[in-house]
Amino acid sequence: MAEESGAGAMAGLEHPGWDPALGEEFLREALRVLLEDAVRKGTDVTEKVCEWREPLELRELLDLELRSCGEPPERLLQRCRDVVRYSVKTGHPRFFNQLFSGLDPHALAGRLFTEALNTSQYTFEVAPVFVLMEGVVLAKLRELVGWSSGDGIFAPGGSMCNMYAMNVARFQRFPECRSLGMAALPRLAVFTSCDSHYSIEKGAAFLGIGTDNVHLVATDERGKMIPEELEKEIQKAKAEGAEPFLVCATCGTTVLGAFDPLGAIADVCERHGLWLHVDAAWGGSALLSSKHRHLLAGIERAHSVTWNPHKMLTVGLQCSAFLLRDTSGLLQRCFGSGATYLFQRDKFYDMSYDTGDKTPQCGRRVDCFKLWLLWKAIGTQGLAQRVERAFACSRYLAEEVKRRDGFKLVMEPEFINLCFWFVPPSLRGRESCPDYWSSLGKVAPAIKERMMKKGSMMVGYQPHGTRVNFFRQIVTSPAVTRADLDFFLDEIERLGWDL
Ligand code: ABU
Repeated sequence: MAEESGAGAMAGLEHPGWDPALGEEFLREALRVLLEDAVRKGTDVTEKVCEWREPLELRELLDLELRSCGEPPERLLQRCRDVVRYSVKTGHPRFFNQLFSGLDPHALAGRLFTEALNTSQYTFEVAPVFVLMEGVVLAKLRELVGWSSGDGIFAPGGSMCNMYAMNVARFQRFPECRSLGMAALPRLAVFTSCDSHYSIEKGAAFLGIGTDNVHLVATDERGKMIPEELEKEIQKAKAEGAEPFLVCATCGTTVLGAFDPLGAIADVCERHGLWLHVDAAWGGSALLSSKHRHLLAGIERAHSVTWNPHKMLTVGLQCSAFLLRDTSGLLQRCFGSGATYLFQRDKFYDMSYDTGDKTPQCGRRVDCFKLWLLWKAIGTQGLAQRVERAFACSRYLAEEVKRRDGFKLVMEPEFINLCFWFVPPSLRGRESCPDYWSSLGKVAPAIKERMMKKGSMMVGYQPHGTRVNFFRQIVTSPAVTRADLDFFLDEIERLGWDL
């Protein structure tokens, strides 16, 4: 009886459990849909950026329920088309909503190959090419920062890179923290500007440092950290018995695109013996341009840097580098656990190529290939031209905003972030009325709703400090032309004229 059920259970094992020919045919058709709908139409300026549906209606339309029986290929392909149809086309030349956009064919090819090879970037044995490639790409990014040596790792996003920095800086100062935990440490203090990315506060919560121990340093009118205020905050924290250990400066703040003065901040850090981390997730790519890299002057004095090529370099989500000046193996000591099923000590090759223990992750996506392939395709010069083109788009728009009635810059852009209000005719000349600012604050959300329901474009808005809602327009895609920029302002005017 036992033998019979054993044989029964093994019946059919002489053949593959699927039909490879049918699988290949489906893939060919799916790639056709991908190329036609997601790539060609998704980047066609005459097509919509988004096809808005209310959540309940969309759920109904998509028939998301998972059932016991499978569906035929034609039905699945239709589902793929629907996924594209109702998804936002972030590669569309009129998608200005996020710090990432655009669809680069080389980078996309890199992503598709990475998906097809489906490996995990932890050991040389399972990712030989990508281990070597990651090392080369990280070294190139470090070189642009100004370091001839160092360490680093690609991480799942800029927030995680910032959290890695907090953990590594804490470990370097208090190595006992790794085994004994926070109970063995004094109350720590972290410093970052009040315009910095929210990942610093999230990181403080995640790492047990505590959000109350993140000191938000005042910024000037452009959103740059004021070094004298940093000094005061450090003194204050020390007087309260806390132990400062890390300052996070920002190059390219999320809303205003501000660059903190790194030289003066590095001086403060040196005086107090603090780790300087630079969150250049957004602004790091300006290092590629000889014209604009001065914005990050002093970055070489940082101990660590976050840089997201998936933002301005249009390589696709995600591609986030955590770069370290240290050459002593700090990353490995901080995060390494030496799991014997991955990092066996008796391997037949040089184990230093098993880089996956330098991170708190186990499985790790390959994020270097898309950037490497794009870099190979257009060279450092081509990347620099993209960065400069993005600056030029922002400059062009700023001049247009100043020239057009009803548009008002929040400030002159120093970077890509173009922040402005649109004042509809009904509010013009009413600046002294008591409800002017609260009424103006309702304009951007109303225009945003209209543009999304129409599907013509997407742009973000937010309040900032005492400023009511304003638009934050971002161009990173090299596909964007002057006509798209003109359309953008014309469309805001059309959509907001009657408000
Ligand atoms: N890491 C901040 C991204 C948010 C944005 O795209 O605006």
